[in-house]
Amino acid sequence: FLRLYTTPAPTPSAIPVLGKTYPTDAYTNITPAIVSKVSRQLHLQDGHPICTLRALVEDHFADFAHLRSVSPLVTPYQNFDSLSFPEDHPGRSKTDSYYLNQDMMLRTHTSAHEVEVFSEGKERWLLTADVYRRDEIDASHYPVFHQMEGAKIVSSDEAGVQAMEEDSRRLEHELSQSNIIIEDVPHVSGTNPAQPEHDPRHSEIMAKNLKLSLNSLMYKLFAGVAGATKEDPLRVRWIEAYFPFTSPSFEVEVFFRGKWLEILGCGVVLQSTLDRANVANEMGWAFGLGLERIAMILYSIPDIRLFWSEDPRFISQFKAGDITTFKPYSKYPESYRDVSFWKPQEGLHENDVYDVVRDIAGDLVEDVKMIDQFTHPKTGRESMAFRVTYRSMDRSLVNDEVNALQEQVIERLREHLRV
Ligand code: FA5
Ligand code: MG
Repeated sequence: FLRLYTTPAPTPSAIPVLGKTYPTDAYTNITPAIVSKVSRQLHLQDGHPICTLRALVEDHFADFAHLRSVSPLVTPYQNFDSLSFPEDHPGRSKTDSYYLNQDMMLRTHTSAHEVEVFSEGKERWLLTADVYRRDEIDASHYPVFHQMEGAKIVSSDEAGVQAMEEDSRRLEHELSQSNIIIEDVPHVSGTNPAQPEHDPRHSEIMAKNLKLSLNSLMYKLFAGVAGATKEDPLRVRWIEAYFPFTSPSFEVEVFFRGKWLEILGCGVVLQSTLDRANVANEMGWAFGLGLERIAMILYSIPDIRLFWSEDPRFISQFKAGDITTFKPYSKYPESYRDVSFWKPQEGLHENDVYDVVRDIAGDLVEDVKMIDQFTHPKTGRESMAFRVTYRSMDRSLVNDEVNALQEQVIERLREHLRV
């Protein structure tokens, strides 16, 4: 009894992922719920919205190489160091990323493959893949989602730069015919500078071509969808951003049903990335699209969990290549349970609580929110309270079942997190 409540459950000494076995260590935090997602490959399932969207973007960038089957297991070097992330970047921590052990992790973004793809000599490429992040749980956040990396580089001499400019003229002409309103920011500015290695004029030309390429993609994807009709133009907003591996950097938001939605990050590729890939004499741009965010808009899919549903009422609604409006099947009732506890002495990260719930309840959990925090004024002890909302996409849950899930959550909070 004492042991149960005072020691964390032992981690197995090795875990199998994608047919290989990995030794565990103090870094290991991948859960069975996550391992079960690694083989799903939604972007390759014919008819799945993520697959159709991938194909649409590939059509748009027809003369790019299209990569689709790159393993999600990467080293921290690939995911962070190869992209010049600082040593103390929070993304590296166990609370934000899934580690098999200290030498192997699940990629948190498709940028993890930039150096390897550039070093294969590819100058124009798209790479679609599943990515993994320890994050909050709600209708638009899921610990697994899909990104599409796109990149284009040219030789950094006059010939390469002129080729970019020529392509930009073509895109400008195409966009001048479209019903789109673009809120722009400068290509390069004091707060979003060109890299010291770059001729600022060249950097401007790269950033401009990046913006035109993406504006053209947004128009292709969203024109005709509600909020982007003849009378009601598509609105795209460019925002200055920061990424450790691009400068200047931007994010793009699209206005849809009364809200601005962030759908991608991008920028001029850091020269050190290209140096590592042995293409030091080239320069260019890269972007990372969030495919679920875009698909939720295009198909009117209200909850990100639905992409993982194996219910025929979901998948049978879609046909490969077509964008159609999703008709929600009846929404079953929710049922919530609260749990509060004193924080253990060694501390506790919210993401650990989310993973416990996700691992036990799987897709039966709709939402987990921290609803209260309290510090005892005299003893300084801290408590936290969470509300777990359970709901099935496919059927009504009964109270006994929800109680049993919540019991297990509490049990696991005690055993694993020592609350
Ligand atoms: C990145 O991941 C950068 N690698 C993007 C990039 C690539 C920048 C190349 C520069 C050059 P960010 O963390 O913002 O950036 O994620 C990119 C997109 O993924 C977001 O705009 C969003 O659409 C989507 N996204 C991020 N987190 C989630 C999540 N938890 N669930 C669903 N989609 C998400
Ligand atoms: Mg972002």
